[in-house]
Amino acid sequence: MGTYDLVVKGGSVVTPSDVFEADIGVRAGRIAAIGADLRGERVLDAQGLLVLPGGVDSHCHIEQLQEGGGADEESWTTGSTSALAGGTTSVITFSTQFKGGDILAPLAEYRRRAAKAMVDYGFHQIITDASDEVIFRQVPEVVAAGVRSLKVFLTYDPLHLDDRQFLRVLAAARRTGALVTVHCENYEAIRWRTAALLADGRTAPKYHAWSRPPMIEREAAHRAIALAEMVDQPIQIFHVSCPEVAEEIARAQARGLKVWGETCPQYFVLTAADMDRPGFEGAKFMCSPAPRDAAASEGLWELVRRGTLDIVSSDHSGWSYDTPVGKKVNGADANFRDIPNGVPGLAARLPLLFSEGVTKGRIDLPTFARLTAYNPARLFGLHPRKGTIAPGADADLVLWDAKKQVTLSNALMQHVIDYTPYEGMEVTGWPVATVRRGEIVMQDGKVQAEPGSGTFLARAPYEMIRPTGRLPDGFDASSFLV
Ligand code: DUC
Ligand code: ZN
Ligand code: ZN
Repeated sequence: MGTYDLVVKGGSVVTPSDVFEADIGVRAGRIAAIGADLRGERVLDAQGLLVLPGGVDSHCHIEQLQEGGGADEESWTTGSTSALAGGTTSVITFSTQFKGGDILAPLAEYRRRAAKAMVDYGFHQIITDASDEVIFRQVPEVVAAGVRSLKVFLTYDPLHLDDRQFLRVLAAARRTGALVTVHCENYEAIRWRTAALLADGRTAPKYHAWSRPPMIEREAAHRAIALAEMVDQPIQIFHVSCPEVAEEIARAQARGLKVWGETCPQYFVLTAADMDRPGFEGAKFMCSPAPRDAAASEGLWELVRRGTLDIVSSDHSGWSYDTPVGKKVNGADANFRDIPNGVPGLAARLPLLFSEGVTKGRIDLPTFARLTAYNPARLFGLHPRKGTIAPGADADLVLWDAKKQVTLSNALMQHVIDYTPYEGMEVTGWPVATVRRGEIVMQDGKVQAEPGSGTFLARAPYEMIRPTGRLPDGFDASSFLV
């Protein structure tokens, strides 16, 4: 057996299916052994701690380019620091297309920027303009380069696709072997309701939730599923905010469709009432879909336990509050339509889910490992390298103190954003060390990793997202370049 580079000693190892006491031996960045009495050049004491798979955050926005120039405030350096502080070792972020633009040059720019990453990373390719050039020529190139998921928005100016464009993306994904992830909200319904709210002088942040009630998310999810079923293309519905949307997914799954659902911590712990805080404060909690109410949150837990929603990602999308470039970019009294959407949550994801889920008895430890690491790794083609604790996998681990009580604060998030929507929340359970490919990159909150030490995760074809082969009338419309 010999000596390992690193041994994580005496912890309770949490895998997607089990919890057991063992040492973990690491060699050349990978898990080489799981057993008893392992010896290492370096030993990390995990007595009394859980050893979890390093978090895989399959939906977060880091250094995303903005249409008018510039990029998100959260850079690869600060975003990686925040991720590692919170126990996340791999992320999938986005490469954007702007309407009328191509996707090759932006992807090259995203890859250039991500060269500073300290976490391992991949990209989803956002399609906002399903032109012939992009759909027929560039998508195959991007997918072949390892960007094996496409993201579409069914709402948002200027990102949204109409149904025909969405169908063209689904067909392109089917031809090239990619997954399609979908932001589901009804574009026209939001525009219409927003116009009415503004006409009535209802401009405060809380009206963000009124502009996009649950049924418009449910409608878009239903439509996305129906169109994906017609094309026979696997999809994942992003950031499900309430049970009625998850029920659409459950019905699709019961019919044997390859439809998956993701939710995020904000939908468990924030509600629409948070957007009704005094003055402009409500802007801090604005994201889309909007947080709902306590009953919706409790309902989501049930859908998680049933396995309908099998991934919890952060949808980290940080906009600072007290600066002219973030939430107040259009003024400190901007109407809700003109306030950027999104909440930061890279570092808070695991502690919130652990505390609300495991500590409060809503889910067990293996379920936590599946929601935060194993399932995202599988769905996005990173398994078996990422998302689990098994011989041969990358040694991405989090040592976790299940009893530690922490009051969340912005400083603990270690992101660039000047606030956290979770300020003052009490959690029980906290990451005390993060190991990324065998390197100890965080200990007691101190992140130490070399910029550029993260690696690009090119994703090869994989079985899970292969179409079912069931087509209406047996006719494969996606084989025609229309
Ligand atoms: N909603 C998204 O779809 N993306 C980022 C932020 C948000 O609120
Ligand atoms: Zn979205
Ligand atoms: Zn997002």
